[in-house]
Amino acid sequence: MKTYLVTGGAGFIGSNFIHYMFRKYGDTIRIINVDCLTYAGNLENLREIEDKPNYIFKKVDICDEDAITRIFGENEIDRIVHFAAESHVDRSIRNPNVFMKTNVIGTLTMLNAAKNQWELPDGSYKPDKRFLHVSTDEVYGSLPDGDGYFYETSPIDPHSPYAASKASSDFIVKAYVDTFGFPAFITNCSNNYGPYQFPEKLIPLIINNALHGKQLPVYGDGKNVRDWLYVDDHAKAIDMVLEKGRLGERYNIGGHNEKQNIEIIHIILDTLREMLPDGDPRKQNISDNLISYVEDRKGHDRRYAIAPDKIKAEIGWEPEIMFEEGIKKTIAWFFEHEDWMKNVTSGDYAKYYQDMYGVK
Ligand code: NAD
Ligand code: TDX
Repeated sequence: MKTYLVTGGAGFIGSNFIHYMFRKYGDTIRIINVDCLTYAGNLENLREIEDKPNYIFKKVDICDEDAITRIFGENEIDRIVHFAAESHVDRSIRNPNVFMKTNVIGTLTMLNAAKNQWELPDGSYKPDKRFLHVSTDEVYGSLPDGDGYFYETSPIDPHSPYAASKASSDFIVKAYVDTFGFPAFITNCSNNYGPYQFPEKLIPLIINNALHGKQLPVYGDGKNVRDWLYVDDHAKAIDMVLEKGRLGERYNIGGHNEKQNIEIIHIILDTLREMLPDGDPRKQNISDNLISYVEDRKGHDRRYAIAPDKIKAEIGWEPEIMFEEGIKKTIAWFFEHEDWMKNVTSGDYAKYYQDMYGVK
């Protein structure tokens, strides 16, 4: 039975990954979820699997070297999938320090703990051990409108403090591969969307605000482009890279689904109108008049677009869920999980929202 150590498994992508893996492998794997439960970590995301005997949750900060070393001392780990990070660009502009601590020092702590457990006296590694560092397309910087793609060979050119922290951690992983022959992969994925996404990010924020008749804040001219991928397709890619990837390599993950932010907002509004039944009181809230152009994000990257040619050619990964289907699945999930949204939008998030957007 393989043991996976997943960091950040209580967050958006991490929790979807854990569900995906249990759906795929059932009780033939064991998962240890290491998460310190920041504002973005939510154990409700894992309620359906929390009682499984082959699932273990450890409330631990990845920067806490002693606690991480203890977990490695008690468990023989086969796969590490490292999601834990501060992940929101706007927060990194307001408070960069925690991004450097978690994303850079936390990654280093995980690498050292894994290296200590896996390295043999001759400097080689125990067989079939793998560390996958989950990174982002934002490390490549920004592309001009309608021109070019990010390849694995594109220059690393981060702009936001978030992107700089992720680029730094990518370099540290690469240094461990190049210097110590450490068995790692780096994956750089485009923007994800789907169930359990925290409503500070564009898609869940727009869905939630539209349903409540609140303004839909569009940064700048609304024409910045992001390349959207349904979260299960990301989970599938990670699993395939772990099993079929070439050690030490970087793989881009994306589904050629570039859209301007304003297009995304119109698609969400149209889909909400289509999906809400006529008598539903929320339907009368849905209006294009909610769209509100606000001050642009500082240093706002114009366009991201991933070239996923390498992962397709070497590993055979392709996305399965097209955007039209994925956005409906996502909206349907938010309809069915109103309590989840209520819980995460109270407390700390309400304060963040007010500070960030100046309205309740
Ligand atoms: P998220 O913010 O939803 O979740 C992050 C999780 O990490 C939370 O559960 C949080 O509690 C945990 N965490 C934060 N700091 C920690 C620490 N010091 N110790 C232990 N746990 C800690 O993020 P997400 O959107 O799920 O992103 C997961 C990973 O994927 C990140 O590394 C991010 O950079 C990367 N990524 C995200 C996207 C995207 O579109 N969301 C795209 C590409 C890559
Ligand atoms: O209120 C908003 N209005 C708006 O116009 C918000 C929250 C965002 N935006 C814009 C900014 C971006 O151009 O929408 C786009 C998407 O914004 P986010 O959802 O904040 O995502 P982004 O900044 O692109 O970063 C995301 O994708 C890459 C994740 O948060 C990162 O963790 C991931 O690495």
